Order: sequence, then C-alpha cells, then structure tokens
Amino acid sequence: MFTIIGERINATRSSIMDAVEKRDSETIRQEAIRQTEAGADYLDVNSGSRPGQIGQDMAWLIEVVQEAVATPLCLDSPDPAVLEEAYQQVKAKPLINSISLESNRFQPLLSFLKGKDCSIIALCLDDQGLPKTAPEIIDRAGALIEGLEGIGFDRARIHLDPLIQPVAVDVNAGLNAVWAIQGILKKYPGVHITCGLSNISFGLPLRRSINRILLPILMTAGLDGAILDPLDGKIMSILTISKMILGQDRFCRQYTQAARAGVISL
Ligand code: THG
Repeated sequence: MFTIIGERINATRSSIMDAVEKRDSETIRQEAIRQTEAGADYLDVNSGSRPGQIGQDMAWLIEVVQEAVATPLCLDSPDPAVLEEAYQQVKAKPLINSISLESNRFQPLLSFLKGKDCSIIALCLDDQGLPKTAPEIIDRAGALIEGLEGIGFDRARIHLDPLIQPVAVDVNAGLNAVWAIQGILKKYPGVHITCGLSNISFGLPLRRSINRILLPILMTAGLDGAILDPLDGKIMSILTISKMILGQDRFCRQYTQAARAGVISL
C-alpha cells in the first residue's frame, strides 16, 4: 500500500498561519475534511514557529482536526518536546514526523518511542547536515533503523525519508534519491520510504510540474509514501496510474474505478 500524507495543514502556508493566529477552526476543519475525502491516509499537522506558541498552536490544531475527521495524524515538528505533548492528545495511532540522527533529537525520541504504539518518519540527517551522495544516505538510513530496531521498533513502522535536495542546487539530486532508495531497500527490505515531493523543485519555475514527475520516478525505485497535496487532482491521478503500471493495482481495479468516476485528470 502507498501511504498518502496530506500536507496542507502546515502553518508555513500563509492561509494556515492566518487560521492558527485567528483560531479560525472552520478553515482547518475544511482542510481536514477535503484531504480525507481526497484519500489521505494521514493528515500532516505542523503548527509553524510562533515563538512560545508552538505547543499551544499544535494542541489547538490537533483538537480541531480530530473533531472534524477520524483520519490518523502525522505529527510534524522538529522539536521532540512538541511531538511528545502532541502524542498524548491523539485518538488514532499517529505517524511521528520526525526523528533524525541529530544529537538533540535521536536519543530523546528513542527514549520516548520505546513501547509506544505508532509509526515514525526517520530523516536521513545527522549533525553533519544533509548527506549528499547515495552511499551517505544509505549509511544514515542504516543507523536510524539500527537505533529504532534496538528499542523494539520493527521495520514495518519505520518510514525513512531520504530528504530530497533541490535539483537546482545539485543536478544529481534526483538520481541520488533513486540510488539511495534502491540501496536502502536492498539492504533493509521491509522498511518504508517516504518523502516530501516539493524540495526537488525549490528555486525553479513551474514547481508543481516537477514535483508531480518526481513521484513516479521515485516509486519505480521503491518509494511507498509521500507528503503531498491530495487536493491536486493531477498528482493523485499520477499516483493511481503509477501504482497500476508498477503492479500495485490488481486487475487494474482502482484505476478503472477512478476513470469511471471521472477523477482521472491529466
Ligand atoms: N519531509 C518530512 N516532513 C516534511 C517535509 C519533508 N514536512 C514539511 C514539508 N517537507 C512537507 N509539507 C509541505 C506543506 C506545504 C507545502 C509544501 C510542503 C506548500 N508549499 C507551497 C508551494 O510549494 O507552492 C508554498 C507555501 C504556501 O502555500 O504558502 O504548500 O520533506 N518528513
């Protein structure tokens, strides 16, 4: 199964930041309902970076989303303390976004996660910063899996994020991601791979077009989840068709149903 994580409830988007500041719950409710109806498996919730407000803003967002839908949440914060507090509030098994090898995040989150019933996104990132080559990414993935398996967190609950770089910064960014995903799955079969699709297009025109094409390229390498905008009918159509072409849609059932319902639009 491909894991769709709806990205829209993120206070780095100006409309969400506005809603958070005004405590405009209707805007958040609508985002939660529309992404759920569009097929999101998880709803990413990121309360942004208002100084001294991040925890309260997160708590408010979670409350509003959970009143609107039963969709599990993807708790998105770089701060382990924010994630721990948010975890106490969720009603359905969440996806925690994220752990990394950075020293302020790795051990604190490992201690917290021990014995918890949830899944985790693990960023291939350490105190050295972003790894650049595929072998470096695979090496970070190995250290993350080892740490998590060491506290009894099985692979099926780990979603590795190779952290795609902008292709405008490094012309090999896309290819490195392909090689990294292939290498990780060869060495650590059974682990999940997810990523944000929008980093690749940073600094370039027509960003959404680039993001959309990245998806099937990475799926061919083994990507089985993504943080994306499920209200983008084109990317959802690309996902449905790619799953079929890659043998993940028995009897082409999901595709033919979507086509008949008129929701394939490319
Ligand atoms: N990996 C993991 N988590 C992540 C990311 C990742 N969380 C945050 C981010 N990256 C993914 N989420 C979003 C949410 C919204 C937008 C992009 C990524 C977005 N961007 C607008 C755009 O690209 O046009 C601009 C912002 C706006 O609308 O104001 O909407 O990589 N694990």
